Amino acid sequence: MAMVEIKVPDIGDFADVAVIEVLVKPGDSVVTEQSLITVESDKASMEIPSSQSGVVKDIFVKLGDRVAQGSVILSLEASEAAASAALPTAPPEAPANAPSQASGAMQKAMAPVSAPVAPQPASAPAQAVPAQAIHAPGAAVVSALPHASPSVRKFARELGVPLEDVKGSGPKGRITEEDVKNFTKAVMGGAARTQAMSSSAGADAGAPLGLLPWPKVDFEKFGPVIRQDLSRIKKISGANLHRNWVMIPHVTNHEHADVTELEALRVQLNKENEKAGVKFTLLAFVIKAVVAALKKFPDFNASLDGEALVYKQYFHIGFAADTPNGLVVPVLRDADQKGLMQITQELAELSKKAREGKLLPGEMTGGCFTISSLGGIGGRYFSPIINAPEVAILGLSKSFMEPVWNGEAFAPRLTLPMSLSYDHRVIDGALAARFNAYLSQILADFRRVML
Ligand code: CAO
Repeated sequence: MAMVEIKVPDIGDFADVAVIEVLVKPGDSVVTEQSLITVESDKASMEIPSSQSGVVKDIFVKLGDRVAQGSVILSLEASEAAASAALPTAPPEAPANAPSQASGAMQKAMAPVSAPVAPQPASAPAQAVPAQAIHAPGAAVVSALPHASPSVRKFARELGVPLEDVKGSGPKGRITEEDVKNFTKAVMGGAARTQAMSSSAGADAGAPLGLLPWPKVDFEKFGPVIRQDLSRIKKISGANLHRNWVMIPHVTNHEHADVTELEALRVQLNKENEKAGVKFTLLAFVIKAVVAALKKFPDFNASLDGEALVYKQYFHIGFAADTPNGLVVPVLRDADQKGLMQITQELAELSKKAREGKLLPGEMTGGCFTISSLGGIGGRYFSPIINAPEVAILGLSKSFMEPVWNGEAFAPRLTLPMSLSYDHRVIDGALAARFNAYLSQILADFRRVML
């Protein structure tokens, strides 16, 4: 028995590729053509088979290593006789159109390349050959490995699906792309149901969504692109927004408030406090008005907890803040116990911290109701996404002057567009309209806040 080194063969366009799977370990018996490692370029993945039979001694590559032609994969105590006895004379699964493994250096040296995620027919050579190599009779040592082509493995990795848990429906239990999709759907359905059960009124959340997989597009085919990873905040807020959007039945009620007098008061207050460096913002006034509305309509200050509604006796108001790294929601605590001046100062501090990425976790939790103000930017009405487990969110757009009929004539009035999204499981449309109308009244005549 001779010790031989198994090297990466000529892999053509696949020079300098990453090792994404090591399929054997020291002590394993392998047969000729049995896959040893899987490598992956940015375009495709492939399995590299052994050119010899024998027992693996040392492995010289690990996950993440980059290899090229000539890189030593492992050393093997060769056993040609055993290998030839173990090899099948005719691969049982070979499709009629499979390329001969003896024809061409590429095919002799390695399993054929497969496209990363493109669906392939079950008989495609790209799937059939590596599978045969892994499951050749006598290769019992690797029979526990999930039986799947490189493209299916890559697809599963992208979705985070553990192939060990997937039941293959292909020939000899081979896992197909469809199996991976079905597994994902089943898990998503189960997860969605579990989450819904814990936050809804207890009703079964219904069937899994059964959505199509996300479209995979090679954008570079259509023009130059720049690829950039999502920021940490975007990843976190995106996952939350997605869950909230999917799980909460949203309805948005649009209303407007005449803030002409309020704006005059704000400008006046700012003049008076200019020397103190305090700048009253519209948001501070809206927070006060929202607290008054929450007191009048406690359902808006509630959260679903299984089959119960939890009515909060405190008034912590979140506000969406646009930061260079993405959206965050600082929470201003006990807004009912604070005056406009203190709210204004705390808003400024929290906004600054948000922009600088210095908010503490405790400054972003415990909110009862959120305000998303795009008023400083523009737009007219939008549908904000509820910040679970809250049951409503108020979106503010840019106020604008409009002629309003006062019974005798048209008068110019400053109008603030307000969009109230609410969880229809908790709040009825009529209640939402009343909440918004009340808010509008308070903002039109801020003295009502004291009532
Ligand atoms: N209509 C017209 N003008 C408005 C307004 C409104 N509704 N609200 C604010 N403005 C004006 C202010 O008067 C101020 O103008 P001046 O500088 O001339 O005085 C300017 O816009 C900036 O307002 P501000 O300093 O008072 O800030 P703000 O309180 O409006 O907002 C904050 C603070 C943190 C909410 C804001 O900076 C922000 O991040 N907004 C974006 C929120 C967001 O992204 N929401 C979307 C979430 S869903 O994707």
